[in-house]
Amino acid sequence: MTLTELGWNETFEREFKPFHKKGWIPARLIRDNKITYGALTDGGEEYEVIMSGKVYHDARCDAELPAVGDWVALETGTGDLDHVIRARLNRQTCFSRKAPGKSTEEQVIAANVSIVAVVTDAGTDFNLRRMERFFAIIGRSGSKAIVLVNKSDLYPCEQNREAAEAITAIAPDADVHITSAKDGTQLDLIHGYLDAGVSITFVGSSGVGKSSLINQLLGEEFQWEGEVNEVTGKGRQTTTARELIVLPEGGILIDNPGIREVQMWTDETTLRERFQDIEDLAAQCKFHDCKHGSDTGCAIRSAVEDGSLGTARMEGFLKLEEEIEELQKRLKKRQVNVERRAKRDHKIKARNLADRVDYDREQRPDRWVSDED
Ligand SMILES: Nc1nc2c(ncn2[C@@H]2O[C@H](COP(=O)(O)OP(=O)(O)OP(=O)(O)O)[C@@H](O)[C@H]2O)c(=O)[nH]1
Ligand SMILES: [Mg+2]
Ligand SMILES: [Zn+2]
Repeated sequence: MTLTELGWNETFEREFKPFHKKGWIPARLIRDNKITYGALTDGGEEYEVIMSGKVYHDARCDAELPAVGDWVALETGTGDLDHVIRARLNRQTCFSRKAPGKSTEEQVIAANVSIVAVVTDAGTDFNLRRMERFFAIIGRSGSKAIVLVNKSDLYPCEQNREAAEAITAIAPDADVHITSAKDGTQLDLIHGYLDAGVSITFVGSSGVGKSSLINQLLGEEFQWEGEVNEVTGKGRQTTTARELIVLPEGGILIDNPGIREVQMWTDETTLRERFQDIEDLAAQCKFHDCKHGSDTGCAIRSAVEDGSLGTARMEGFLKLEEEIEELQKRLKKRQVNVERRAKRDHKIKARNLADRVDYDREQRPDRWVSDED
């Protein structure tokens, strides 16, 4: 396995020059084990690595810490010495979740990926508003969005097609494909995106089939068991850690745990950015308080009429304020929960402390007697 097959390019090479001189080697992070990382180097050798104190301290927030997909400068240790990440190269794309508020809440899902594949289905998982949020954050990442309407074997053709069309209507730039990890429908098409060194990360709700798709793409010979947990009852394997997998015939796939709360991944600015073109149109409406309904001289409606703006996108735009309000409500609720939890933790701590004081008092009555004097 060459560095190019791992996603290395000239820009990284240029940035790496000073590190070559120090005897460090390029490595790509493929797994985040909380304290250590898995890393792949030229030739496909895998190392378990730790980050240096400098890399840790230089990071101003969590988002600047090394993440899966990052390229790093690695000092390999011999004997008992650890393999150490000495530097992280600049990210060429960065797909991250960002909750409003403290910058520490930004978390990198995958670094240096060309494509983010959002996996959903035409049934219970289907949700256009959630898709909208995904497109908003992918738009900011520098990666291309594709959507896989998976589990097509479970739903009538018509339903799959309608789901795909509805998604295309809100994201004309995204490629939308109807797939089935079960019978392999359209998986060749995904191979089409995968040149050597191209990385795709898979995101979407738990259970939509991200890991199954990756296993299908890997082919029968190379079944891969990511880090999984047995879900009680259904016996389903749910992914618990991000992991980067290099395909034998070229291309890189990154699996992710299912996403519970994509609404928390974004903020008002990101949501608005997605509709900037429509906001610009709105500025051209005849009346500044235009409701974009039946008002005369509405620039948005005339754009829909002349076909330059899709109906579904306009509807998304009209729901935007509602969406933002909902986002803010949720954030407030979470804030309250966080505060409540902090208070509760504080109480527990206080109680534990009190218990210990009582204990101390029983054990060492003399000290307490003298304290009370
Ligand atoms: N019928 C059908 N079942 C599928 C398909 N893809 C996945 N499944 C099944 O759906 C279940 C969940 O699939 P996974 O691949 O584990 O889903 P995941 O998105 O990786 O889930 P998390 O790791 O929890 O995020 C498994 O029982 C799969 O066998 C499909 O295309 N058709
Ligand atoms: Mg999985
Ligand atoms: Zn208008």
